[in-house]
Amino acid sequence: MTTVQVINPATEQPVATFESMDLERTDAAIARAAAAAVSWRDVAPGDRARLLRRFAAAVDADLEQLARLEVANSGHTIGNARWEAGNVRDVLDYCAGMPERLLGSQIPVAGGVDITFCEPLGVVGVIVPWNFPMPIAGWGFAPALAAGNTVVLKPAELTPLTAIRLGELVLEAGLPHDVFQVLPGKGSVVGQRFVTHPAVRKVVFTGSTEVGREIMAGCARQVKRVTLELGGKSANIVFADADLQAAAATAPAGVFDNAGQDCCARSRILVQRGVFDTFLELLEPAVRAVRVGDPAEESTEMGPLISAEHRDRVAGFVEDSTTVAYTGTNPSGPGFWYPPTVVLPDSASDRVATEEIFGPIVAVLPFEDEAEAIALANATDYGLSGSIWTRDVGRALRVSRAVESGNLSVNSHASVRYWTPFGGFKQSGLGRELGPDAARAFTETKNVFIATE
Ligand code: TAP
Repeated sequence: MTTVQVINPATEQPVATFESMDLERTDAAIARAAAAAVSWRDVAPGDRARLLRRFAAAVDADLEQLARLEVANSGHTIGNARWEAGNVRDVLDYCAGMPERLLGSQIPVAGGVDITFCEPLGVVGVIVPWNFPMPIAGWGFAPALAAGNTVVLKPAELTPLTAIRLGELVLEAGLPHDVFQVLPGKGSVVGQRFVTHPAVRKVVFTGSTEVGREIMAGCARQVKRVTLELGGKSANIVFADADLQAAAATAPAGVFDNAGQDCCARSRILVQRGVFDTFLELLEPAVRAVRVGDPAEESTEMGPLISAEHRDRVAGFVEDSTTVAYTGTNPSGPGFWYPPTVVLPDSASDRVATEEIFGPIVAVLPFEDEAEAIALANATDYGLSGSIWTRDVGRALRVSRAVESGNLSVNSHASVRYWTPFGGFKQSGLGRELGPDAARAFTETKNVFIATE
């Protein structure tokens, strides 16, 4: 094991150290998880539910500490971090209603009875990125545990602290040892082992499309089940008949929340040509008003980027030839800051309009009519989310059906609710998380025929 230092991205100061797992310890943890799976699957559904509710209560009691830890480790604003810890609690509470509701079917057959069962898979490996360490962990582990699986979870190397704390809270809540283990370490060591270890029966991966493709290819060797939540380049489509004031006022939050480090960021704003200039004028004060600064301050709306390396990558998207319409502000001094930035690409094929930047840069592009808006929105390999601003209900529904994305919002940018399904079309992912069927993604359907003659 090696000791790794965690850095506060707002101050560049060390926050904590942690022990990074090597292969031997990873294998030992997976073996313990496999052993624990034998008894966890037999815990009565009502008892499993009760234990998950106790886990939710432990998270709730620790909410402020978890949130403060995320502010220090990830630079998330304190308001966001509280929401994120609350989301883990809510997902656990919601999934606690699932063990007793994993219903099978009884199917009419001749000569007997045919019934189906939802069987747990065994050990589930959850691999989490650095941009939303708490919610993304919860979306994987809560339904997996509810369905009777044990979980090994690998947080991102940059942001392991809240996951490590959740690994303590699960024991305080009284769940049996080894049912949920947190294994901090490198993706190439711990994450890869989830892919190659035969006892891990499913991998839930959230991260870049590039790594997701490798994970899927690796899992194919064992025909291992996989859920992928990958990148995005989502469109915010503003039609001329929309409430332009509301569309402009909310567009910054739709892309700059979490400093744009959000797979659902509406990083392309497509505006109907007749209102393009008006929209840009309305957007400017909203962008300049974004409060960027110390994420621990209650009033801060945007914090720093996660690392110096990532800040440099983001900055690389604004080249000398790029037309910058306007920018917001950011603090000087230590911290990995980048201001909210609005760019006007020369064409829809410019890098800023096609690649996932994962930072606070938004590209604004014009379109002529509904058909062109849909074509532009779909001119990407991604398909995660998007927004449609219009007062015409028929158009809202037509465009929602035509855009190749998993999560669309009309006159809103909200894409995530723990009780509705979430996931991507095309290269934004495979499978769905959250929603009423969340636990089913962690089961196999077994069909049993019982002869009565
Ligand atoms: P990645 O570099 O892909 O890393 C994600 C996780 O995978 C990290 O824990 C990483 O470990 C691990 N990993 C890296 N290489 C691996 C390998 N070869 N085998 C197994 N695991 C490996 O992504 P990122 O930069 O952290 O996250 C940003 C990306 O995630 C963006 O593209 C974003 O859109 C996407 N994202 C998608 C969603 C949804 S729900 N669709 C949500 C959030 C983020 P290390 O920490 O050691 O690198």
